[in-house]
Amino acid sequence: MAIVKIRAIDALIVVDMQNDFMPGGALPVENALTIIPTINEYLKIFNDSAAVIVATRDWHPPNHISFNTRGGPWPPHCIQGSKGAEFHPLLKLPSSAIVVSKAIDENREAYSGFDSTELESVLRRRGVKRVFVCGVATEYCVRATAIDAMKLGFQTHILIDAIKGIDRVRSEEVMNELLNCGSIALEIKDLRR
Ligand code: VGL
Ligand code: ZN
Repeated sequence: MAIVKIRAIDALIVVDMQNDFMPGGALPVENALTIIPTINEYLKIFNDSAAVIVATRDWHPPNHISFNTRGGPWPPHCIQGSKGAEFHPLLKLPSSAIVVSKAIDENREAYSGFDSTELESVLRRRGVKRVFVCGVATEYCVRATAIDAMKLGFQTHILIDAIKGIDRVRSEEVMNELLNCGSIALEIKDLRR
């Protein structure tokens, strides 16, 4: 059992908790609503510790290359400025949260929150050494964000009670992959309040 104390040089990265990824949205992740209360608990702990809080959002132009209207794998989702692209209303993001928009180039897919964004420089500027990743979808944007965080040298933790995937079996494989790459799995009970 791990015991972790969150400090000011830690960062919580909440990945893509947007309406379109929730039930009823354009690209729903089954049961994604169930992780919102837990994410809110993490938000409170990190906020109380003056840690860095980042919320990434998928922020596509209307003709994004990943949309099936352009031969991509996904239905149109998270279109810039749309209701579907907004964070879910039950997510309690503090005013200090830094919003990072990704996959904004219409001709390029980007699953990672670090891909062509300011995320790395934001974390470096704040002296962040450890990141804690939660959100959706485990096999896509959570995975890519965690892998990039590890490549960039951040000690990377996956908050396993606050992630959801599209496919359960594939999500399980990805968790094994992330652990094999050196990330650490944690849940809320592992954090010292
Ligand atoms: C995502 C599919 C398409 C994600 C984004 O946030 O995991 N998945 N765009
Ligand atoms: Zn997308």
